[in-house]
Parts: sequence; structure tokens; C-alpha cells
Amino acid sequence: MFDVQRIRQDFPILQQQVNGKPLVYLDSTASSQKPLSVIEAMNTYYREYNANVHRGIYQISEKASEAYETARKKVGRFINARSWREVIFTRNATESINLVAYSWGLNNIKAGDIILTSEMEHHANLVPWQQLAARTGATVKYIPVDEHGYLDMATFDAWLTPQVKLVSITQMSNVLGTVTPVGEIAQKAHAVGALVLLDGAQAVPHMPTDVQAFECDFLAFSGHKMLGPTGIGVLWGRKEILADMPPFMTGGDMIKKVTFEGSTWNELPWKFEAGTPAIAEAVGLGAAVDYLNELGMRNVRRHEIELTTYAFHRLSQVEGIRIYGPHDPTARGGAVAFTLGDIHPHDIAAVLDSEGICVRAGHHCAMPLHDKLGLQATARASFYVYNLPEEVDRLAEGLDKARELLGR
Ligand code: 7TS
Repeated sequence: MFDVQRIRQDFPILQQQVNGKPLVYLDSTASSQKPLSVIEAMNTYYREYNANVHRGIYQISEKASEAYETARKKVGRFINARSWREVIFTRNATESINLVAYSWGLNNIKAGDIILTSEMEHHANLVPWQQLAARTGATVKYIPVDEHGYLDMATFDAWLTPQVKLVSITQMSNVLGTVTPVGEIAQKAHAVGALVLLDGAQAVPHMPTDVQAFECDFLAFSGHKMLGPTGIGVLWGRKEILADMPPFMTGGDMIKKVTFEGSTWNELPWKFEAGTPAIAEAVGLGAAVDYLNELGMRNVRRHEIELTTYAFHRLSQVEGIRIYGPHDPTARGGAVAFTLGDIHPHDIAAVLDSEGICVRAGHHCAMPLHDKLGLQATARASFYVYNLPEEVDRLAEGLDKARELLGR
């Protein structure tokens, strides 16, 4: 049913050799590869109906506007939004979170308020809240992560007071892989009157998403991690909340009427989309959503669990390896961060590169988490729809080689 060899045929980039060996791409957590259908959808836009949207009364501009808005509707259905008006196109998850921090945050957070996030956040879900706190006199508190990589829910419960105005939490850690209990978090946060933002940058590409079932208030994610292009991301928000928020950026497209005295704002979602948007990228993201729907997100998740299960089994045979995050593949995604004895993760990545294997090494934009783990860096392999068990074998063999070359 989930035929990875057939899926791989759709990804031209995977057909190449690096250093005389078939490319093994294990860095989809940073950015995924793109199927031909996405590349061709963008190509067709540029070749056949490239024009600005929401403006021209001529055919190709109308076609561009329709394609842009169709992509929005596809995204809305993909995450089970109540309305396409709740889907705002941004540049990426980072911009989506900043939109909430500046527009909602500056108008709703005041001195003495508390913003809860966690120790395992990407900097994108950390720095904006630190900045908001510095401007408003609020405090950011970080829900601890326990020694197995799970959120410490007892501390979360203890910290939930009426001073908490926002809980902004990752749905899936990009380092530990941990999947967080978002439904439970949202219910408990709402019980004290806080809003809930989910950083879905890692979860939305890898598992079914249902913003209504999650009961969250905002969801942020990026197109480029879900088979789509760079330069496009999404902020989903509940209509009532978005309607009350002022614009983040101002200028063309986001206005209803402008006079020398002042301006009024466009309706949702355009109120939050100032200037010419990323039209080709939206069209590409729409094609990526079509592709994922065809695979079925339940199947995508099942494949990831199978591959992660195999990775834990195979990698645990590598001498000196230590894998971080939950070891239960059903409680985590396919981002597998590890260290190998005292070999520097950058050296591991360099040896793997010589074998044609792409992994990431560093702090993965989660420096506080690495501090907590007492590490400067980890190496990280991550899996997606086009990865095979044989590639896990290649990784394990590459790590054996790194140990032979660099181990002491
Ligand atoms: N949130 C999480 C959980 C992420 O993993 C990332 C990117 C972001 C937010 C930011 O996404 P962006 O598209 O706005 O940059 N994560 C990674 C990574 O793990 N390696 O490179 C980017």
C-alpha cells in the first residue's frame, strides 16, 4: 500500500549519486525534498499564468488569484479548519509565530502575565516570547522535559494559574522527536483562560492534523517541511481571535480603504497578508497537500513509525551510540538525534557526507535544550515518506566507519 520505491520515482533529486554512492537524504526535519508535481505546479504558474493576484481584470490574473485561493482552501481542509478565512499565508512557521507575538501578544499580554512554553522548543517558538516578555513585563516559563524526553505534565499542571495567558508549545520536537499531548494541553490551558498556540512545523508534515479536535487557538507551520517550496508558511487561527487582532504588517492588499487621514482593514485572511504574496509558492504548497492527501496522512505516520522502529533496532547495534528522546516510536516522530562516544557531531556528519549520507549536526536551533542535556551539539537523522530501511542500514554502516576513523 505504501510503496516507497514508487514514491521515490516522484523525487528527481533522490535519483543522483554523491561521491559515487546513491544519495541518502536524512535531513527532512530541516527541509523536505519536493515531488515533481510540486515543481511542475510552480513551473506551470510561471510559464502559463504568472500575474499578480487580487488585482487584474484579465484572464491570467484571475487564474492566478483563483489558484492562490484554491491553495488556501486545500490547506484549510488538510488541517480541518472550519473556514478558509482562518488560513493566513506567511513566509514560514517563524513568521507565523511572530505574527501572533506582535499582533495578539502586544495587545493582550501585560506586566505580570505568564507565557508557558517548554524546554524542547525550536528558537522560533522561544525568542519571540522572550522579546514579547521584555517589551511587556511578562514572564516566560519553560515546562521541563524529563529524562526520557517527555513533557513534565505534573509541572505543567502546577504552573497553570490565571496569570498564564498563552501556552505555546511544539507538537513534535525537532530534536527529541517527542509528540506532545496537545488535546490535553489545550483543555487544561483553556480552563484557566489561556490561549494555545501549537508549533506544528514538525507535526503537520508527518501526522494527521485536526485543529478542531486539538482545540487549539493558533497553529503555525512551514510549507518546505511538507514537500512544498520554501518561502511559504501558514498561520491558522480561530476566526473570532483573528478578527480582533490588528494587522501585523501594513501596506497594499491588506486594506479596505485608505485616505490621507487613515485606513481600514481588509477582511480575513487578507488583513494579515500585506503586499504581493508568494503566489507560485502557494500553488506549490497546494500541490504538496494534494500529494500528501493521496498518500494519506495515516499511512505517512505509519511509515514513519515503522522506519523509526527499525532505526532504533539497527542503530542500537552501533557501538557507543546514544539516542535522545523517547524510545517508544509511537510517542515520537522520525527525527533521531544522537551522539557517538565523544566524536564531535560535525565530524560524524562529515564522514557520513563522504558516504553520500545527509544528516544534520549542531544544536538544531534548540540551544536551551542542548544546554539542559549537557551537550553542545548532536547529530540528527530524520525520515520522511521517501526513506527506506536500506538507508537506515547505510547510516548504521556510515556510523561504524566514523567510529573506526575517529573513535578513541
Ligand atoms: N518549529 C520547529 C519545531 C522546527 O523544527 C522549525 C524548523 C521551526 C519551528 C522553524 O521553521 P521555519 O520554516 O520557520 O524555519 N526546524 C529546523 C530544523 O530542525 N533544522 O532546520 C530547521
